[in-house]
Amino acid sequence: MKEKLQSIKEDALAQIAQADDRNKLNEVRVSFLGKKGMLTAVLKSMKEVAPEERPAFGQLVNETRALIEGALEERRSALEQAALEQQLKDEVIDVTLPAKKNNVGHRHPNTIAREEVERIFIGMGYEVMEGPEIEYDEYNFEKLNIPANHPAKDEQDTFYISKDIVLRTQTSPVQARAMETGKLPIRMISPGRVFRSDEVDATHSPSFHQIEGLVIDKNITFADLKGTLEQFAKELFGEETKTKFRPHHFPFTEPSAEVDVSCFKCKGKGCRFCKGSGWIEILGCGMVHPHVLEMCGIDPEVYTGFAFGVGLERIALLKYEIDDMRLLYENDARFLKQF
Ligand code: 2NL
Repeated sequence: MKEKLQSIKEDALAQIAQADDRNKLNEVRVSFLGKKGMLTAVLKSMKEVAPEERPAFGQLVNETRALIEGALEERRSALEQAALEQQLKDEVIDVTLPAKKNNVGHRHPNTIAREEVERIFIGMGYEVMEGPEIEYDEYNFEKLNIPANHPAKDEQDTFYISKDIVLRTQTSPVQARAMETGKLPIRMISPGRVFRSDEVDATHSPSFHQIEGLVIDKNITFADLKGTLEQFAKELFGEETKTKFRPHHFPFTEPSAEVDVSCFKCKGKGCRFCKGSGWIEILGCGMVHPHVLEMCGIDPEVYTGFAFGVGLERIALLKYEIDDMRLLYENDARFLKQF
């Protein structure tokens, strides 16, 4: 019996040493220590042992059992450790590998310029409002005092969706809609995309952007218009910027003016940038025509107002000294990153 126990012990230890995963190790445990296991069988055959030897033999069985259990546990933890090491090896991260290049985009010069203009007017208490790019002829032209026979309405300049619906040629319809709500006073700017049937060249595109502004209140005068746009020009182009208001004509304003700013490159002395004149044209403006106020439901005897329109691309090209508008639409990141 003792020899049997000895051989069970040796077999068990050998099999434990050979078991190379948890399942095999468990099979070894069952075959030796399980209910029908070899060691259990030895215990069951105790009756064959002489009664006086039974306690010593029992103890030997228990010692063998403890020895096998200890070996099983040791092997289990060794296997676990090896598995962990293998996993660490398999999942090793090479921290010396160069990182994947993260291509971050860049704000478009138009966007930078628009946000700058918005910041300036928000600072003066204006609201930023948007509206549809597809508009009724009525809002794009009629309510702005642009009569049916006006050259701007010509099919050469305007994209017509139908007889009454156009792609807006300016963002004024957003302001006409604001006036119609009857909520006064109004201090707003309306930035947005506009469309004109133009050939693409260095200064034209069939789709471009505009920011219009509108102020309506009691006692608004041309002096308010001048002060506002002078302040705007200084904030946009620098404190030393001078402004010049030249009489002009727009159907929707009376009187109307075009505004030039002193050239921020040569400070007015005259250079290639301002074509030698010292001045750069930046926007159109005027006092809102009484007829426009009336058509938008505002009593021109009680309220007056001023309006202006600037081309966003024009501002972006000037500010960032870009000489061809087409560069703004190619969206080449190498170009856009410069601003
Ligand atoms: C320009 C000129 C201008 C306006 C836009 C306007 C809007 C309403 C009423 C009256 Cl709702 N006027 N807008 C006024 C004067 C000039 O734009 O050259 N833009 C690039």
